[in-house]
Amino acid sequence: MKDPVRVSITGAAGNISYALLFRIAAGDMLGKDQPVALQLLEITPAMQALEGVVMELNDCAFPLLSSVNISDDPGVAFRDSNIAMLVGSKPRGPDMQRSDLIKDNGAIFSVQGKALNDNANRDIKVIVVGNPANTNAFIAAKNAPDLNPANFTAMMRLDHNRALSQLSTKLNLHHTELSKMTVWGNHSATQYPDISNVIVNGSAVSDQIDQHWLVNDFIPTVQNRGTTIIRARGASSAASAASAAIDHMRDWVLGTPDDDWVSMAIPSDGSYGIQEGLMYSFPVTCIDGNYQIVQGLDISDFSRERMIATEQELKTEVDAVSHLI
Ligand code: NAX
Repeated sequence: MKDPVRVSITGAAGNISYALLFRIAAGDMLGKDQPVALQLLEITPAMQALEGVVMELNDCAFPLLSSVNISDDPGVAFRDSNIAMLVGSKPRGPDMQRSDLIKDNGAIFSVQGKALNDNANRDIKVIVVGNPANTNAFIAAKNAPDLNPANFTAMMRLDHNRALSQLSTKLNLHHTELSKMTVWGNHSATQYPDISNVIVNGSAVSDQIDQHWLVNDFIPTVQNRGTTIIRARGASSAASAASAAIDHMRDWVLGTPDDDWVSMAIPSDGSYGIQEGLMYSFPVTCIDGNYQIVQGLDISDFSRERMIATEQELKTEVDAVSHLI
């Protein structure tokens, strides 16, 4: 039996985590031969609820779950951690502006970045789910100067999966027949879901799609899917967000499929003219636990305009959190 991988999860008593922990413990993220040790973080008032979640985890008798530890101290929850999934933060309320969210949640990620810096395994892989995810990941990375900034990422996989779902529905195909979807930029309504490189059965999908549907239906539907779900469900996406977080980390650790790529927000290296350091979503391939930006894609004027708009929003968010860096 392999040694357990230490997986730290914050906001462990929340909605997304309730859909996440059990799948990780069942082997959906790291494989059916990889034991996991869960290190769960919550704020003090939620510790009792977390104890209930732990009872349920134990009651599942998962063969791969080697241990579960809980704490309200990030230093304890991140100790020797190999993987950190930063979910815990406030979801946006009905009357909240994005700027309020950045102010409230940004502070959480400076504390957690420091705690990761001081306690985590040097090879830790971090995914930020809590919103505003890209800028929170940026803050965490900046507060962890002893860790490689490339180890910090933010989740765009839900947006990527939503784009695949919308496009396959339109084409009356199964989404597994599509490859090379890209979502560029920020996890927000400025993100740019880009079908320019999508392949179906060996040919480019863009030839089969009319521009009117692309501009007036596909792009805004994907951009605003989170809000549509909140309206319908009365609560923000949870199971789909958990599933996307598992997809993100599984592919990062175990590799992306041949002839395909995924969307991940990572520190920009300046590729495609995006400002270096911004936590921006790019098309990436993963191999041996490392990701690489897909290079050499043609960028049309239509795409460039949208890639710049979402870059601009990220620059504004970064300016708003300069005191946390
Ligand atoms: P919940 O309110 O159900 O759970 C959040 C949990 O985080 C709570 O249990 C809370 O006690 C805990 N928490 C708060 N501050 C903490 C801290 N400093 N340390 C540890 N735990 C802390 O929200 P949930 O529905 O689980 O959503 C969590 C976050 O994911 C929100 O910010 C939400 O906006 C974001 N989302 C991100 C998505 C993405 O694609 N990146 C999509 C889904 C979701 O909207």
